[in-house]
Amino acid sequence: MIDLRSDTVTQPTPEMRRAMATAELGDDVYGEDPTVNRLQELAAEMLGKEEALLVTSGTQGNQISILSHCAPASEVILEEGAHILNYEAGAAAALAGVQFRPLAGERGALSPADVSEAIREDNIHFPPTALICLENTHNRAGGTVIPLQTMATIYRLARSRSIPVHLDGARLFNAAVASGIPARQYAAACDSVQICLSKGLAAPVGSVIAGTSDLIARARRWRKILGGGMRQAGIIAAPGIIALQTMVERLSEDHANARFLAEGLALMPGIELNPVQVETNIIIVRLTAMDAAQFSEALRKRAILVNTIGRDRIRFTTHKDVTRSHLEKALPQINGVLKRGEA
Ligand code: TLP
Repeated sequence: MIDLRSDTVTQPTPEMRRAMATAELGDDVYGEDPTVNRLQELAAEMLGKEEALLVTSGTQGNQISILSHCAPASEVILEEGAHILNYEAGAAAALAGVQFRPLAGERGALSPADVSEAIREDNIHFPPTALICLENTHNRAGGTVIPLQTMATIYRLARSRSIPVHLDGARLFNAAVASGIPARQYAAACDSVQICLSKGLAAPVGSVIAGTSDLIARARRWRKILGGGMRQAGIIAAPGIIALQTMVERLSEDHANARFLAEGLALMPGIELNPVQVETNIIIVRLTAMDAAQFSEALRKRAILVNTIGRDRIRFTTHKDVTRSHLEKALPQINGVLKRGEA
């Protein structure tokens, strides 16, 4: 199988498995797991924040952040394609009791002017604006890097109106590697950031939230409320440390592979894609002559897995477990499916 569905499918490295087996452990609800503490210190340092907190998943990290920033019946401004809005199963409505104010972005980037316009005035009829969420890289926009300048402008604006900013940085290190701008500079343009260890960085489980000590104290309490207080969690943190220390720079290989795949796909009949817009490890194409579900089923029969993200849209994701030679094999197969238009 050549699995291009997501970078979440990556397997831990042998070094990660060894680290799991030998990790020094303690009870993390008492704050006594030395491996968890090391991971949190490392993440806080890399992200330039006071403190960090290990959580079970990206979804939990985003939801805990929303809970830590927002009161019920308040409003969260975000881009209409945001993961928090589209792929977190309605969690923010059920848990934090907030409502969303989605804005159309430009390839995932919110316009600061639109954000400014969307911030609510103080009026008894209006839900108060409690949070602005950004996402970098932006998944549904095709792994786009949101420019630091855009983030910084929104952050300045948010501060002037006393509204916190949360960054869904599930793939923040992809943005950092692609742009050459350190992750901590992006993280400086938000109050809380969530990064995933379990995507391109290939750890088996986990995400980290980083922010001020005060924010992390609130987040720790919400994590407990949600049942995310884990005990000997060093088993999970140990591969997370290896992910942060050794797996960041190699993301550039995934980006080069994505560009290679995109250039091949762009030449095929029935595919609409501008390969120059592929900045990181995610490629989203529009099919012009075939139904997306049919296309992905035909590829599955040829041992290639992709994600269907709409009637005519397909997502391909590169990661450490797909090599250039896998892609060289996959391209003619994909071309064959498109040419025959068969299921
Ligand atoms: N995204 C997954 C699916 O949920 C769509 C994927 O395969 O890309 N933020 C962003 C931007 C994400 O892409 C994801 C995962 C998350 C948050 C949630 O992370 P997990 O899956 O750990 O809850």
